[in-house]
Amino acid sequence: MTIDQTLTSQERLADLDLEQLRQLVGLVEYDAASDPFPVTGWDAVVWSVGNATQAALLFQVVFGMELVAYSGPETGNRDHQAYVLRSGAVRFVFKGGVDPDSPLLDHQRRHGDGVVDVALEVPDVDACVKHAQAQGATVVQAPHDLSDEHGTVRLAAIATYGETVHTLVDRSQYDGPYLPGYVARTSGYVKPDTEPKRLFQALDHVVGNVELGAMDQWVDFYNRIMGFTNMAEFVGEDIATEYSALMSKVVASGNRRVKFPLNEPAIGKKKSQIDEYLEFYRAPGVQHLALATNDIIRTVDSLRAKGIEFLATPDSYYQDPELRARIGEVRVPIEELQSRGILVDRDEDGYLLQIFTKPIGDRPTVFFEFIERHGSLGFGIGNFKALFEAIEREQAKRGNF
Ligand code: TYF
Ligand code: FE
Repeated sequence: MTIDQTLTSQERLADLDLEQLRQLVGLVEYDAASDPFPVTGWDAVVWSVGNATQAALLFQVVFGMELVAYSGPETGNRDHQAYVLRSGAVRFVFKGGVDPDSPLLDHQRRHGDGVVDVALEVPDVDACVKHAQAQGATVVQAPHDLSDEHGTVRLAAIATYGETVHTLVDRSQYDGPYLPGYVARTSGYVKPDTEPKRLFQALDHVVGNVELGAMDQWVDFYNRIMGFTNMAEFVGEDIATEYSALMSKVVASGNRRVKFPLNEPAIGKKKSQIDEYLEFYRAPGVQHLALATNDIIRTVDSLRAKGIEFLATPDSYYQDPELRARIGEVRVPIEELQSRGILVDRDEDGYLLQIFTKPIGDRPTVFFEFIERHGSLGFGIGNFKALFEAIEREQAKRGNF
């Protein structure tokens, strides 16, 4: 078994190498030959938003991303505008309806801002779809080619939870800025010299919220249809039900580049944070995206100075002698973490630093996590209590409990 050597096209563009990726998101030894559904890594996260023009500005000016491509009326797309932004290996596409009859606006009306597509780069679209179909997947788009002067992309899409899809993309024969139909586009925004080059370099994991009782079905979907395997932090019954009622299990692609925790609500003393999500998103969907940074302190300082709000962590978290003993030495004095509300977790492989934003749109649905890994391949299970208590304080302010 060897470490998977294949970088996604976006990872290559970002000049990331395997060593950097190992540090950022963790890589494992992997034998692609025996994988029924080989996945190279993340391709893009596609969002439906109420105002893509403004989202594109927000993600440049506040989140430090770079505008790279565009599709809209000027390029012959009369239905919607789409802005493609990147930060390191992360690619976000923001779509907003232009034609009042655009299906995107129906989606927007029902779900609010959210993720419609977690697209994955794969070496062989047809082989993946063939396997998925044989296992009973809903194929939303059969394999097909899209071409322009930059070459040809092969694409297909399969349905996952709620209205979310996974587009499968082979861009090995393509060197355009995103997809045929898009043109390269930059913006006049000049980042101040005081700003870090990037606030995040890679996508670590994307979490799905599914309905009560459905988590194991979706674990089974990723196991059977996409050949994903269950990760160690696959905790099922015992997680956090004392505090906030939910269960969570994690599945990952063979090379562990793509990790999908799946949450379902559980019956508890209060309304589960997952129920609040489902009520406001009106469907299962993406709950949070974890963005990997190599300097969480700088990332948090930059974002906070621009008005991004994070969940508060009480001082008692840092004063807890049990936590102090468990986490031991980390790369900065604990006061540096405490003043920013950054959480720490440690397991047998190392530690991680993490922090969570408040919901980023108008509805209490999708939010971001920033994560700095130092060996740990986990998700911060030691922080679930503190995190869920913080989420519940916000839930209570909104009156949803
Ligand atoms: O991705 C994770 O598992 C962690 C913890 O509703 C988490 O970031 C789990 C459930 C949840 C919020 C965060
Ligand atoms: Fe997470």
